[in-house]
Amino acid sequence: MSDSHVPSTFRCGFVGLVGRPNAGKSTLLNRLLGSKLAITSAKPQTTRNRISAILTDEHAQAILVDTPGIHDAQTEINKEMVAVALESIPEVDVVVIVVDAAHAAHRVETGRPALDETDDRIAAALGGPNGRGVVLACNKADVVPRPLMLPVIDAWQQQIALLAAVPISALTGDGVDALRAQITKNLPVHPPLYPVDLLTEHSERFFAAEVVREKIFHLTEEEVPYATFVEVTQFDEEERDSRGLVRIMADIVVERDGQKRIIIGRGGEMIKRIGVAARKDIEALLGCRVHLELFVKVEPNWSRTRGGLRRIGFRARP
Ligand SMILES: Nc1nc2c(ncn2[C@@H]2O[C@H](COP(=O)(O)OP(=O)(O)OP(=O)(O)O)[C@@H](O)[C@H]2O)c(=O)[nH]1
Ligand SMILES: [Mg+2]
Repeated sequence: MSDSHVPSTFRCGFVGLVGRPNAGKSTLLNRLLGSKLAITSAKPQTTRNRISAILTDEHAQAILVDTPGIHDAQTEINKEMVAVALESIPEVDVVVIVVDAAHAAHRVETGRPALDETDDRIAAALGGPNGRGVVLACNKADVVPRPLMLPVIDAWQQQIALLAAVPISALTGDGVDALRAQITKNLPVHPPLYPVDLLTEHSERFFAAEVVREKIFHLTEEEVPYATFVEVTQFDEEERDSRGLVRIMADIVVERDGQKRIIIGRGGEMIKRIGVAARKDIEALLGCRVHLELFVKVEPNWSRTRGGLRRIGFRARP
């Protein structure tokens, strides 16, 4: 479809992917899009900001908005993340609640209610049983026996107003087409808001920083990934056309000397692993060769200061 031939039945709108940490929201965004944009990890609270990606076909344009996981936040940074997720709910046309059905099924199997307090809180944020209709994506169906999926769907059905419930696996792609059909069906009739070939509005520079952060989530443990942010200080495209090369410099900022030592590793071994893994992914993202230089810096308590939080993209609040 070209921009000039839009059918009158075309649908377009914003789609929020919300849910608890680790439910698979970012994995689902990447699966729907068919390419990896959002970073993912087995650790909770990987996503810190809204990440949007634009999914267009001949019938519809869905602007997918990935959000941080909703949880009982204790720290400043986590409260910001939850606020970002909650604020996105009234702003989108369709809410997709992504649930970790494996987590819920495990609760059922061990004789507990399928939903816990965090789930109840999410249900309340969605307006409860009389609230707006949402699409339920019961994720991780690849590891949940079918008979256990029903009580999970049932439990959600009692807590929120459902437009549809779709078992999916964001990992294998099973059920994702059916979910996409439900999303499209619930979008308003509207011409596309973005050019039909645009995948995202975020810069390559932003994704480069996110990829480095992802590798730190994959390769380090405990508090280290949570005490880290990544800032690209140079994104030099001078040789992109002539030599197919982009030169990137980035600071990995941590809160304490001990964390810096962990990121650097013995004899610089860890920073090297982070750099090699990140470079490969950034090259795939940019479609050209990348020269990546990483520096580790300490900024005590950056995650507890307004200035620090603003630098990682949270807006100023009173
Ligand atoms: N088995 C299985 N694992 C999945 C599936 N979808 C996601 N995962 C895994 O679940 C973990 C969390 O995935 P993410 O996509 O990062 O989860 P998220 O909801 O974005 O998490 P936050 O950003 O922390 O809120 C990763 O290890 C994924 O590989 C799935 O369908 N099946
Ligand atoms: Mg995520």
